[in-house]
Amino acid sequence: VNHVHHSAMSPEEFISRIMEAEPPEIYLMEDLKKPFTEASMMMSLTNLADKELVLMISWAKKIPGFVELSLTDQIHLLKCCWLEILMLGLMWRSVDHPGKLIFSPDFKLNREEGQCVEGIMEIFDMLLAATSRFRELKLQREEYVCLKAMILLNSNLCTSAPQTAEELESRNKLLRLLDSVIDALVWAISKMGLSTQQQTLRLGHLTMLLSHIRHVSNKGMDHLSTMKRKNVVLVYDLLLEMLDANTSSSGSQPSSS
Ligand code: AOE
Repeated sequence: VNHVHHSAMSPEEFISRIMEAEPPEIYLMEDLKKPFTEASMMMSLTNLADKELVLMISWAKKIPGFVELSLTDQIHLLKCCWLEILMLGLMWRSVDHPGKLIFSPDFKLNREEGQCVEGIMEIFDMLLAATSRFRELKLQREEYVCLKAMILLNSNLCTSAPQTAEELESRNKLLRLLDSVIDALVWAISKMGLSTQQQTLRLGHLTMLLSHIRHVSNKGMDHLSTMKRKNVVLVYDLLLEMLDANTSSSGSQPSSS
């Protein structure tokens, strides 16, 4: 009953489904009081991320097959990759604006503005460098949505060891889903009119960029926890509540990690 859904889907249909799942543009809708202070910039970034994370949960649920995974896997995947997903989205929005990070249409920063937050310029530079790489490659929207789904589905592949029959089934579904996303990316690349050799190289270059994104995300996490220790970032009760409401509604409790 379970395996019929996405395995029957063509790469074309899969891509159109994940294109439709794309979250809308988010506006920060704040009076950005320039010049920024460390606190005000971190506050704006956190407010934006809060809104994006709520939409990210709806986005994930619209990826064909995602909600058929065990709830534990769904939660674990999102927990592992949320910052990578935010970062790839940021790179996509910024790809046509060299030297700028387009956090939202009403919240754009250049690297110099990172000066007011300790340690943030280093992260900005890594984000800008990866964005330049996507610009060089002329990343297509179809490729972008595939890469984002790949990040989500690949994020805990090497950290979960299935124990129960249910966990094993969910993992098998996850592997088939990853196959579908890879097929979709290969199909998207094949639409570009490149030689077979160039298509293979492009697939390699695009997927290798994912390891950079994981690296920047890990650096960003370190930076965020340093900020938290300094009490610059508050833990947002509302976000936690919403995540909690979303994850406990289907009954079974996730294992804490
Ligand atoms: C990148 C892209 C983007 O769209 C927004 C932001 C805002 C903040 C930025 C980050 C980014 C890039 C890296 C930065 C970071 C601030 C410092 C760091 C510049 O160097 C991120 C703000 C993050 C706020 C944290 C919110 C709490 C998240 C909890 C998530 C969680 O625990 N779960 C379970 C995730 C659930 C996923 C749906």
